[in-house]
Amino acid sequence: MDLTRRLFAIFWISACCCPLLSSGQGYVVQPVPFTSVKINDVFWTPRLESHVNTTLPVCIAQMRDSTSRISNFEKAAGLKSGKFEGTFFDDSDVYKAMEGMAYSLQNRPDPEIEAIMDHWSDLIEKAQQPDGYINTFFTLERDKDYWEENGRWSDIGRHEMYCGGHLIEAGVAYYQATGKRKLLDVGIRFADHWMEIFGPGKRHWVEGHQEPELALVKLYHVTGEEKYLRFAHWLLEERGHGHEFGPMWEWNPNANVDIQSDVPVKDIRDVKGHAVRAMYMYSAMADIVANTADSTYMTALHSVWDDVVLRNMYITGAIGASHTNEGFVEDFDLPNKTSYCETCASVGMVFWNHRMNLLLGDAKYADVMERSLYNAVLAGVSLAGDRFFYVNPLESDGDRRRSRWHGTACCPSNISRFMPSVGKYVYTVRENELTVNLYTASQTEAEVGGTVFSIVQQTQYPWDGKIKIQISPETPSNASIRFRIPGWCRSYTAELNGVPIEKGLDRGYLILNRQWKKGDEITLDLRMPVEAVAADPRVKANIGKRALQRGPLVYALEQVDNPGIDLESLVFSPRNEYKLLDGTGVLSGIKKLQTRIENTPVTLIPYYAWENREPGKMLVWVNYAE
Ligand code: FUB
Ligand code: ZN
Repeated sequence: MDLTRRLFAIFWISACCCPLLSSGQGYVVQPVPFTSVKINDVFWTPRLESHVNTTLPVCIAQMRDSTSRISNFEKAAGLKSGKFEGTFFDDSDVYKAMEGMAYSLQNRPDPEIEAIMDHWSDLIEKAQQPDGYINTFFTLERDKDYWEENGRWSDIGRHEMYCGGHLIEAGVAYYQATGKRKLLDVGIRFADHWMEIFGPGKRHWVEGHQEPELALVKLYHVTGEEKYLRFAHWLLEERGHGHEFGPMWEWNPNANVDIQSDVPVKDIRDVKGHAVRAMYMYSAMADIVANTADSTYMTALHSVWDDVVLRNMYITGAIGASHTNEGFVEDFDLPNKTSYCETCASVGMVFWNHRMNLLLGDAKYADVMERSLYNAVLAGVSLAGDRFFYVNPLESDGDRRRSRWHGTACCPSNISRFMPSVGKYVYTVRENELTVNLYTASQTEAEVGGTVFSIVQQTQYPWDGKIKIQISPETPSNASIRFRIPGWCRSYTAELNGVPIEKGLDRGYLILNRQWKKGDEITLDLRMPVEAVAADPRVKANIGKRALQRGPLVYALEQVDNPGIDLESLVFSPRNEYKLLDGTGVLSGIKKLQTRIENTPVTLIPYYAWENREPGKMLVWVNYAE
């Protein structure tokens, strides 16, 4: 695969401990915040519209009307009576939806959403216990026999800090959106409650589902209080020393592997266990490196990244093949029909690879980020924004359908917070260096080396590899601008103000170091032929098969486009020629591929767009003969 073509960077950037109120969470290289990246393009704009118009309303209705999630808070707040209903980590979905609502408010103010946020913040505040504890499951369930004996903090597998982490992230997001502190303060009180009980010289705690670490780093940056960063670091350091406890550890001593607590995190070399937990933890490890100037975790991060990307990742950028542990099993064991590939794990891949790119400046991380984003994450939500995939197979007999909601709703609520912040993955800035990681028609303002640069991208990407980027500093200004030449791209041309640029890449970037003036224009033409990509031969499921990829998009055969054709018996070859077709109906705006096999027209659609029409078979890996 193209992913291996880049050499590993050998430097990393040490960082200071000063709190920064930015979206970069302490990295020397900062993402340009999504609030400064105004996307207006053929690809993302429809998805962002369906997020605001449909996904958010669906999430709100599910939290408040169709499930008991908000009702649990009302009960815990004493506003009505009744028992807890649902799953023990349901609070986290409310918080994740609220994080998404807060981001959405930053893109597009909406008094109705803000009123809901305020109302829910009131409820959450009322549900908080006097000592700062908040978790509706424990508050409402403690009467039950089992939990009578085993109340709060008696089982690391019960997601108390996981839910709290999502609360803090929502509180930070809403504070940044509106300046309102109520939700943030609830989160701060809960974090302070953790730190009264746990920490050096106090009780041990290995959180059963990593997440609070990420939230605590955000809290450190918003409050400037280093104790939150130190506690995040301590939580990571607790892992791998046998401190786990709870019912799960009575019957399954290997449960440590599932939660990545079988070895101290600095000693991790291979990916193991639950995929979402792993992604959140590696992201948190990168945050610790960036914020503490302590490089202890770097060997682990490099090694586990190789293991994930070279041996355990699907071509869609999805991870976590197994249903059994919602995670990783054997290297190269990547079945297509039974693949788990949870949407949350793909969101986690974007989080982690983005951080690795910030930390190390190598485009190979942005390549993986792009792959997971355009294929695996986007497949998790229907084009209309109203139906969701939790599990994302690469092959289906027609029995896999998107759901309007899931009992365990981590994926829809993750999508709801991810989509409105997608703009933050486009650019990064470091001193007088600007990096363009993603291509999307957009307008952006970013401060580079003390000068405000206005950047306008015009492109039909990912349908077309032609990109025009106009760069206008307020005043003529020296800066180094890095353009990612994607790992999938084998041939490209580049011009500056109409003059061809001498090529030569540094860690996957074309770098232009010069004095920029208003209206300077870079033109990139990233050639996008259809590639028939072979898997590593050790992936048994894909022997004799290829997946078709054009630009960053992986394509799939879907029965609805190919009536009467047995998809599994089709054999593609290097002789196939492809033309792009415009989709119609629900697929309008989407480019399909059409080819002929034995004179029969065969049509493919981008994988992310599958299961948006009538049910039927779907196939990513197709038979292939040279
Ligand atoms: O346990 C919380 C979330 O629910 C996990 O991240 C998902 O895998 C699902 O189990
Ligand atoms: Zn999920």
